[in-house]
Amino acid sequence: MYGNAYIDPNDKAAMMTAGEDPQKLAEFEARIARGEKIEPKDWMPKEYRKQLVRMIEQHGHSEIIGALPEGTWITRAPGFKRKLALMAKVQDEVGHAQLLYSAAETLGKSREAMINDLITGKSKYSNVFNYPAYTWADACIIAWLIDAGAIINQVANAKGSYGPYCRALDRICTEESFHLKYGHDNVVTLATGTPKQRELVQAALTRWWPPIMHFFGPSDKISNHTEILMKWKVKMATNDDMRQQFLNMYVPKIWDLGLVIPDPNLKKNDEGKWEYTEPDWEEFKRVINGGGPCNAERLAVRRNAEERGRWVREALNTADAKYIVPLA
Ligand code: FAQ
Repeated sequence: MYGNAYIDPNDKAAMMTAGEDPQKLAEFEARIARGEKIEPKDWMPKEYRKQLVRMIEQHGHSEIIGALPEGTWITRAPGFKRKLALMAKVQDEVGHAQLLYSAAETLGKSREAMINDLITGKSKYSNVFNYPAYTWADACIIAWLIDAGAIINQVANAKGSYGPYCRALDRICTEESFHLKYGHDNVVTLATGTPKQRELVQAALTRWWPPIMHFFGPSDKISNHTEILMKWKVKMATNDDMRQQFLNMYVPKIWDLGLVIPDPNLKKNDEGKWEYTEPDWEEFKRVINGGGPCNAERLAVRRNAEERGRWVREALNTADAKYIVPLA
């Protein structure tokens, strides 16, 4: 520790940077305040590096695992065009994971270590992908409303402080905006279709609403990391602000389609803020810590892919003759 200065244990930011060189820390924070990007070889506090690895890695895992509930619908999507579009979307999501893992690698954690932490259950990934996609309408709600939530989060964070993450997010957001249009088109088709189609999409919305409300993270009152991440411009909006933005943009669109949001307390108050039933944060905690309906299945699929693909990675990484098939 530098000097003997007293650190108030209630000052979370000060506690997290205890031991850092105060001058370097001040210069780093001044750069962030000026809106400069921090690049991989620049000096950064240990906590900044640790927080970024945690967040980017979790984001990368979410893209990979997020491909699974929709991926199972590729062969069953109605019609050739929708099959093609869904295949392209799923491929994009996996590509996003590649971009994000590359960004996280610039901070010193290897891809192997990240994948290992995912398949052993050490790392988290987004709560929403631990729920089943029972019907085609579930896949449509994911593509519209989960992608909508992801865009709100990513457009904000793309203006953040860490260069490689922001550049990855810029590219991801461009692709996500196509996903959003694809998802919206699918939901409109169902909501304006036959009574059976309306019933399917209403049931899917009812199932997905609670996980979507959880998606933006715990309320600001109980969020652990928001304060330091906002200070260092890694997060550019609080969890509650993002939730409000989502409600503002999408509740009117959902209501326009005649769909019912399963929250009797949802309304905009006189100050223009959305009021809603407090999400069940105990359920959220259970799901992100491995106790959701599909956590075990999702990780088993990922582990299987990892094991079955090992020989390909080894073949690419080695000049070992046993993998080289002579041309006839
Ligand atoms: N799910 O202190 P906070 C997508 C954890 S991409 C699981 O508020 P923070 C694309 C958090 O890690 C979706 N865990 O955390 C797609 C922490 O746990 P820890 C992913 C969550 O970091 C679409 C604890 O709770 N997007 O969908 C969640 O300040 C369709 C306390 O929370 C990103 O990852 C959650 N929802 O804020 C793909 C964006 N929320 O580590 C396929 C980048 C919180 O202390 C199909 N991440 N936790 O044990 C972020 O912006 C932030 O990390 C938040 C959470 C906003 C998610």
